[in-house]
Amino acid sequence: MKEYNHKDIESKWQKYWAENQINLTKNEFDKPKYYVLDMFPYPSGQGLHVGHPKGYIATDIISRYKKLKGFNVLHPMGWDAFGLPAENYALKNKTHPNKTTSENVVKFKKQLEIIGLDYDWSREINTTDPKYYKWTQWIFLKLYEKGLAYESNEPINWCPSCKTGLAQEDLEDGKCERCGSVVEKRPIRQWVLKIRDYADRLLADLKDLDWPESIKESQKNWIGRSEGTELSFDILVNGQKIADKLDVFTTRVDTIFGVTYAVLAPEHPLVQKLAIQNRDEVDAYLQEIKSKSEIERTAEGKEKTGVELKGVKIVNPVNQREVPLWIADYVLAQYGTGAVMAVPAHDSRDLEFATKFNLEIKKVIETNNADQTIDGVLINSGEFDGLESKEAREKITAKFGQKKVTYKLRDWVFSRQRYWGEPIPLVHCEKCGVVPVPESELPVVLPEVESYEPTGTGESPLAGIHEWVNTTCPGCGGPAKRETNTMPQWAGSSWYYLRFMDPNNDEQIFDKEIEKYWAPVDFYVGGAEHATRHLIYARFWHKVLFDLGVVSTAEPFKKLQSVGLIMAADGRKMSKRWNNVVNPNDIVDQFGADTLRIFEMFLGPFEKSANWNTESIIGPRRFLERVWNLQSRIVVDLEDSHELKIKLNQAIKKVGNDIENINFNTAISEMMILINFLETQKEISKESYLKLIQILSPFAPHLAEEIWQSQNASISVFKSTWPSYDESLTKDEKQIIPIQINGKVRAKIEVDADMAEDEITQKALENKDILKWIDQKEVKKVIYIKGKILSIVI
Ligand code: ANZ
Ligand code: ZN
Repeated sequence: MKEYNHKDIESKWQKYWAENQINLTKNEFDKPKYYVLDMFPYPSGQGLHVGHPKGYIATDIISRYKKLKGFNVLHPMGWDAFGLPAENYALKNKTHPNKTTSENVVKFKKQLEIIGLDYDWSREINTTDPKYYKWTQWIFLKLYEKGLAYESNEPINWCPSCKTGLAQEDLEDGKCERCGSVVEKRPIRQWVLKIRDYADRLLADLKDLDWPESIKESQKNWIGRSEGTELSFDILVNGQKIADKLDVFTTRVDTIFGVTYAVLAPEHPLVQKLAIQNRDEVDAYLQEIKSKSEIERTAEGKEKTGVELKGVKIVNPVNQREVPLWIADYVLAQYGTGAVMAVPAHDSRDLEFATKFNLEIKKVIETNNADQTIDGVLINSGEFDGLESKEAREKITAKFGQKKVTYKLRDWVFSRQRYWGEPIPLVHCEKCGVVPVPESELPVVLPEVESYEPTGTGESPLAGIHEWVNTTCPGCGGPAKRETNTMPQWAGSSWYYLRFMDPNNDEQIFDKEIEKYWAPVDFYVGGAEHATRHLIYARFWHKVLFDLGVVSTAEPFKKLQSVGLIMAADGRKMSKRWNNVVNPNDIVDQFGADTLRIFEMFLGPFEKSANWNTESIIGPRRFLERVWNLQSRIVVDLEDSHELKIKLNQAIKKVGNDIENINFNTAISEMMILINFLETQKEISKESYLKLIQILSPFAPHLAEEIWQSQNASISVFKSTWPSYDESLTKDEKQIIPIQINGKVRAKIEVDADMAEDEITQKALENKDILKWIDQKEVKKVIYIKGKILSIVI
């Protein structure tokens, strides 16, 4: 017999699959469908390291398995190629991002191909392709028509180093997620999407999703829905009531009699408007806090800072009490009303602040333990004394304020002042104002520029290309200027899964019937770092498209699975910086793609992170060699032993179930157990051996195809069907267990060999003869010696 030569085998079958279009997916509407999807990658210059394919191998196993189970499977791949890295690279090396992107795509694709992934490459998409972003722009127009896109000049997060505005989601601990710079607030003209209008639905529909709880929890917290009360306080400046009022949002209006001061966010408009006595002191404070991130500002336990607005008092509406007004950076401008009524007796941050600045602390809630921040019974609260917090909130709200729901989720700042993104398809006309580019004129193609350098002025580099910027108004035909902001990196990925269904349609975003067939994505695999970015944006766009009747489901991704990271051998993240990157090409070259695939799936539970260790890759390699070598034992027309049949049926059942439940590591262990057993057999029937090859094929497709086609039909193993198993042959032999009572055998019961002790005990105690012997007496003790005897002491 030949030796197992992975190089010959893998290149041979990759060529065969491509030539015979084995992975081509057709729209066969009469077949049950299954849509399995990876989060498509950003094709970076570095290429893939061995951590990247872990998720891709998983979807590949699922895809191949579902095909064998008779499903019409959609398993596509593409490129999320707009964004800052390509642009920054272009800036440094003076090459067009288009060029670097295409080169990187070629590199990535090659790397994916040698792993033997069964993507249908005829459906490949690239977000930077005008044929694709034509439809990204089309969706923007729909959002605009629906009133969900608006222009704003509010101060937004601005990265001084990337020289662009950012969305809340682009920050990490208050810093630019890309470059780590502390972001500033800067008022620039921008386009914003009303994702907040969808906050309640984004929240409510989470319950129907088969997603990891941790990701649902992150989304809930990100949306941050809070029910409370909004109230107005009168403002006195130098003892005179002014027209402006102070609005506050509180979730604890039951504590309102304990308000001893109020606080404005430093950015609150009233801070500039009020005639205060200590303007210099206030200005100095505003300067001081400029470089602090939101996290630094609001964390509990952080040293509190603030300044009193001298000459100003506010009036508590419930008791007309006048209390001072402060500004402090622990109050955020963008949450609630940007102002709080402070109750230091019952709120820990207010308490820290009041303690530091010697402000009054007035207790108004009696709680039944030491924690003062929880609900209780009202005291020192006039007519509301004696009420429970909950009831008091209702009553006080009804009398002095109104119910209000707030969200932490911000509307989505959707424009970037950079080059490498989709142009926003709008023009500005002196006469007509903002006018959408007609659908028939899409795509608005990203023009060539001399310099990609961000201007830093709040305008994108596109603003400098006058031939492009100057256009005619689609409304009046007069002179107009194009919108020069581009879309954020998240735009193309917010709907790409839809385009895979019908990727080459030039007439429509996709055909309705085709969408109805494929939607939704049945299984989505990707990194948990997208919990609150991509996965919220995509759900938002999807819901908008659903409301427009463009898509047929309310949610895009039915089931979601996070991939645990593969860390380097040193326990750190794989990175050029640490010089610990392992390239999958090297592993494939030395050990084979099939070995790499098995190795990555055998690293432990799929969702857990694991360290790479090149030494232990020899284990999976040996496993495949042993499968290969079993070929020398196969015999045609042999009746296998009963034991072999049991082991095989158990493996077919377990491997199938484990794949469905994403337990790839235990599926592989099960096959290893089977191999161990088969190696004890002198002869194995070809029929049984080929069943092993079939259940192994999603994991090690090349080796399986080679054996299948050389031992069997010259038709792909992936055109075969998953072997069925006989349930009665999945259990080990029955065993007879004698049952003793006080040392004498009184009965014998038949049990499954793997039955657990308490099940056996229960079965014994239900036995007629045993019941007779026990006869109402108390069972003092039960001792089970596995597979031998059960003793009952009464
Ligand atoms: C008075 C009060 C008394 C409060 C008390 C709490 C406890 P969540 O649950 O996160 O929605 N708050 C309101 N707007 C704020 C802002 N812009 N920046 C910082 N804090 C703000 O929190 C709502 C509570 O956070 C509100 O209820 C308010 O403090 C504070 F015993 O009002 B509370
Ligand atoms: Zn930045």
